[in-house]
Amino acid sequence: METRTVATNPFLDQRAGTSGLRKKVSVFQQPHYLENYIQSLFLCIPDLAGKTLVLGGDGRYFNRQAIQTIIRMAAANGLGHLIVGRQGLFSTPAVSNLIRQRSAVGGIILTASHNPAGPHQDFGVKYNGRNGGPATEQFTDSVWANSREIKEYQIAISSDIDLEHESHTALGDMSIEVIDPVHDYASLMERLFDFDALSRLLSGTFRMRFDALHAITGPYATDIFEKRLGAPEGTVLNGTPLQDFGGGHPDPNLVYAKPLADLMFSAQSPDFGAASDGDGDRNMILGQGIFVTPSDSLAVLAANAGCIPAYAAGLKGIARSMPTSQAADAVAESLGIPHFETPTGWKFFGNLLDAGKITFCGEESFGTGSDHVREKDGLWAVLAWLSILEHTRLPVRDIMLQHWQRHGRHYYSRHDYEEIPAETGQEIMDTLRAQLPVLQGQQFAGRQVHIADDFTYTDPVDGTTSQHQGIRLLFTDGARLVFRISGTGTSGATLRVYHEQHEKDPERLQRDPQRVLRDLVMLGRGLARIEALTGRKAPTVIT
Ligand code: G16
Repeated sequence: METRTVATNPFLDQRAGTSGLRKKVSVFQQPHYLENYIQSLFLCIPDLAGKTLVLGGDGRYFNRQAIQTIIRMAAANGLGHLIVGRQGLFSTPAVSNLIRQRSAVGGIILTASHNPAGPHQDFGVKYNGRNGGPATEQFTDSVWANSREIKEYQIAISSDIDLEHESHTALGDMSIEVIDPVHDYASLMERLFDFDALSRLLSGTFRMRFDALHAITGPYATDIFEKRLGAPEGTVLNGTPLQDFGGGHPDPNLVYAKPLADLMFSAQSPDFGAASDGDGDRNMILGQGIFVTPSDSLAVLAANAGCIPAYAAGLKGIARSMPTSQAADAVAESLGIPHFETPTGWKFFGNLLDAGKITFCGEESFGTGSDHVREKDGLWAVLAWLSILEHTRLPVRDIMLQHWQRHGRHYYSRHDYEEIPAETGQEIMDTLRAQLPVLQGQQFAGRQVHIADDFTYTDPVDGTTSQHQGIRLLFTDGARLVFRISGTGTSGATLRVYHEQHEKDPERLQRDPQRVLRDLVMLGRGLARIEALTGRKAPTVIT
């Protein structure tokens, strides 16, 4: 195999965010840009020579070209074995599983997650380490530091590798295994869940719709729900992954998965509806005429984990990200197990999972998962919900009502202001930060601020500290108002404002969250001077 050392200039903007490097496709198409990042990344993997790496992506535009470049660079950098998904496809949880199952040194996932795809949209590179989880902040910072310094990269000279068929081939000394992207993941699900019980449910009169939004979960969902569990054909909607995700925005929420939401709120609603995102790690759960917030979903799954064979022995603990509602904490307390509050980003759950401190974890951003992999897992969450539905034979609405009657309801809503100028986003956060000392102890419409801070997290396993993880106002009645800037946007800044209020009165559990939270919403808008600083009268997305 002939390799080349290519001279390159450093790229100064290659700082990766919450989950990897996400940029417009045109940025990745600049000469040497992808190569710089990949070489910088390889330089951070200790003892790379001879090791196994997993490689695949969500199928978005530029996936195929990028994979061929990375294969050539992997061979030139001395990797021993590459496991690639057929047609370059893998969902994020499937990669996490394979890294663990095959003792790989890590995995590269080509995705910009829930961001839209296409020539004018987004692309991304994400690295997961040996435990199968997203790279730590320290690792990502080292990649960034390298990308500012490197002067050259190594690449093999070769024609494209055929990824259309399962095969064993080689490039120089590196062996390449092209595998079915679905098989190992689906087998893992079969080990965790009672597929006999679930297939009795799905092959009977129960009806569900799973919207894959033309992204990566299509083949996985078709194999699991329609082939293995016998659900009728047509259960999976938009099941063919497209390079531009059909022009849609593969983010499973009420705005971007509107056709599914409309169906679930119509007279023709099936019993259960769910959707996943671009790379298959997020999920949205709906019942007939009801949307389950991701925060509630985590709490309900934890409270009912006994319905799932893999968790029948009980949970070790539960973790949620800081902006996620405290519904899961209430369940943990009633179960007598520990609960943890981490910054936004799945990587923060890794240490807790590895140390055996938690079994379930979740985030308000439509992520739920367990210790079976080190990523959030959309289809896992759907199978977990199906297990509860099968076990209880209750509609989603009744499950929610019973849950709220027992634990109270954590009314919750997130308001997003997308694509505001980056400087404005910064100004809003600075405005809030400056007010923190005076907010403490203040009274607003009958409730008092008990804590006003900029969230700092100290990892209970390794003691590392992460600062500036979001502005929090905690009120004495348990309500919360949280502000942070998204780490996953690629244009300007996205301001997220999270509102939460706990209700225990059994007569007040079925109210409209936006009405219940109105005072908190107005308070948040005022404190952050949103309209004055952005000119926006309303958020772009409300979930
Ligand atoms: C990523 C992380 C999630 C995190 C989310 C936050 O999600 O993997 O753990 O909750 O970002 O997004 P933001 O910073 O925009 O609020 P994903 O699905 O994009 O990989």
